[in-house]
Amino acid sequence: MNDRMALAINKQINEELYSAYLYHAIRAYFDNLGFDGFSSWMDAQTKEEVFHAEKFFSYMAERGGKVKLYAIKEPDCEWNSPLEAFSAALEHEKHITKCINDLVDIAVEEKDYATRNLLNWYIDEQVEEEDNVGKVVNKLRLIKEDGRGLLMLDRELAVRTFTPDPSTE
Ligand code: OFO
Repeated sequence: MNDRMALAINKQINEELYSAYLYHAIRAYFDNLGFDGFSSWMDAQTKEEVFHAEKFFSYMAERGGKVKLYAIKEPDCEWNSPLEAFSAALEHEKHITKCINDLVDIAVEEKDYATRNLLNWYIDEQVEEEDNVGKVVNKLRLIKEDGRGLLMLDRELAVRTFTPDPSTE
């Protein structure tokens, strides 16, 4: 792997770990509000982000790339409502989609076809990520501040767990 591609993947490992950090912060926000289901959903999301980082991490080892871990920036930790917190998550996922697309551009420019191939998994994953968060945002928009609706959605989101698909490791 050439230096440009390795640098770009190292930056993406940092983005993925920041994603985990952000979702951990949102989880803490929901813990403080007493929404166990929203909290558990964010916990699953945090684990998924660590998996995204580790998938790049293992790939670097396979390709002889040198991993460099950069400092993770501090995420926000206050939101004014569940809708605001999930909207922040959606905006973040859109940012990650752009990061993955930029990585694809670099892989193509550098003729790094193995990395280009790996990135297909992340492209598909981002479709799912934006869809998952977007659906919750839409429901929260409908619910607005209705307490009963929030409690029902909290219960619905409690069932989510994260189990990595062994075929993708
Ligand atoms: Fe949420 O997809 Fe990775 O960062």
